Amino acid sequence: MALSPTTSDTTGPSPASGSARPRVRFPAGFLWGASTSSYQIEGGADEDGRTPSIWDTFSHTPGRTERGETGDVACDHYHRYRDDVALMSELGLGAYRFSVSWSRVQPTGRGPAAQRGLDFYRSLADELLGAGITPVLTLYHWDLPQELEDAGGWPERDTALRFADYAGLVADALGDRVKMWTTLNEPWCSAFLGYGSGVHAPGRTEPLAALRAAHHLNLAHGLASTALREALPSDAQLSVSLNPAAVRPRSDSPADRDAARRIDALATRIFTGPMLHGAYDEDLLADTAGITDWSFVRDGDVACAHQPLDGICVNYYTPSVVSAVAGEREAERRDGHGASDHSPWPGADRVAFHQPPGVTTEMGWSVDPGGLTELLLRFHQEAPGVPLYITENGAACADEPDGEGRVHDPERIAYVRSHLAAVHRAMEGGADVRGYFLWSLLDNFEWSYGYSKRFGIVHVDFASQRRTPKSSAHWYADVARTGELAES
Ligand code: GCO
Repeated sequence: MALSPTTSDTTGPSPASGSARPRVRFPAGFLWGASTSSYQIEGGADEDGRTPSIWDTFSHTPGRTERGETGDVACDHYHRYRDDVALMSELGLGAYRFSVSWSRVQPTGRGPAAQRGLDFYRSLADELLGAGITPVLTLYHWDLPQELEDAGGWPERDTALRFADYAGLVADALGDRVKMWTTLNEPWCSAFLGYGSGVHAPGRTEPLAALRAAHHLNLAHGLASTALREALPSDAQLSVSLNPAAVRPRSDSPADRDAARRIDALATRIFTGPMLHGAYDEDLLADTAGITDWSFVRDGDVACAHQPLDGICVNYYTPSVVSAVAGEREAERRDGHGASDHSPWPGADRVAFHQPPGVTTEMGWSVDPGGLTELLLRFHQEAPGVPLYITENGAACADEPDGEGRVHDPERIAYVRSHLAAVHRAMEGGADVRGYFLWSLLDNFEWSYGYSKRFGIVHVDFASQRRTPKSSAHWYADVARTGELAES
């Protein structure tokens, strides 16, 4: 089932080719890609039968996004996808990770498919395949059909069942074209930013609902994996994209180490427990006992979530530095996910987040590539034999075209270079990493930040929809073409 060739040649600097910088070489067949997601780039919000998702509703609610911006038009990729694929081809990308908008292909979240919605993704996949670019499809990148939220959303069990039906429907339509399938993108954000702190859609702030959502996302992953295995050819590869926390205690004190343990449980083990090991960890259940007895978990649920995986996908941007809050003081909520009076960490209210010293990106996120090495080695140990992918990594920078219309983004190049070196270090340590997907191909709708944060290697002028590859795009194209990286 190896779509991407196995990694063999991961180590050792290659002969210096005219540069004093040490070079590292990635194996032949390593997938060099870029990522996007449906609501962030497509636009075409009410075309061809698409109905609102929770992100349409949320972004149209006053006060929810910066300057009230929405994904109504975004990068207009729904109409410009052919040009966008041509651009990827010019950049020499080997793979492209995109997500399917559920409400575009199954407008009410249940029942029959919308053929025109499916046709869009079939055409996109054809265009990619025609350009020799591997399509990597994510089923859920946060845009739940609004009708399903109206029926209770992820805190309700039925949403997981609906997701499995949707997965089967997309598999039937695209299984002949797409080999690499990811069930969920960052379920932590769906559960805890969507239902905990409320900075993401649907904007609810209910600790119990957030924990129920996390469980139903685990169940949804399991049910959808089963549906996909039934519908897809046997060489299809199934994975899930997680955003595990590289969490560090601020000091070595037992209290700070306990704070780190709590965040690790809520950020990472709440998903890896069921998905990789078939159980919720006892400490997580104990930490959250004041909120729920977890009686919404039914017999067989965690076994269902524990499905064989052909890949674990890691999204990584920055680590978390935490400490315990002493006494009655309020915990600082600065955890990089947007301002809210409500915590996205139910059961860890006495944990404070700290800004590490050093360089930060435009998101205020500290640059620390070591966290990526750490997480890849962790998964290598926790899930031996399962190939690893980095499905998101990148930086927001204040990019603007210069007088000649060129966009220089040396900070992004430095960020990606240092993180690729970190990936290579993990590979030297034994991690079986098969691919890297930069976030993002295009500047796009950055959720509650609207269009104020630019993550793309391609600049988008949102007024004219003009695309301009930044210097990072040319640099990345070179890395993808040669498989070599000069370390700074
Ligand atoms: C994510 C998100 C992306 C964000 C990116 C930058 O999965 O976290 O997929 O949609 O745009 O992470 O915040």
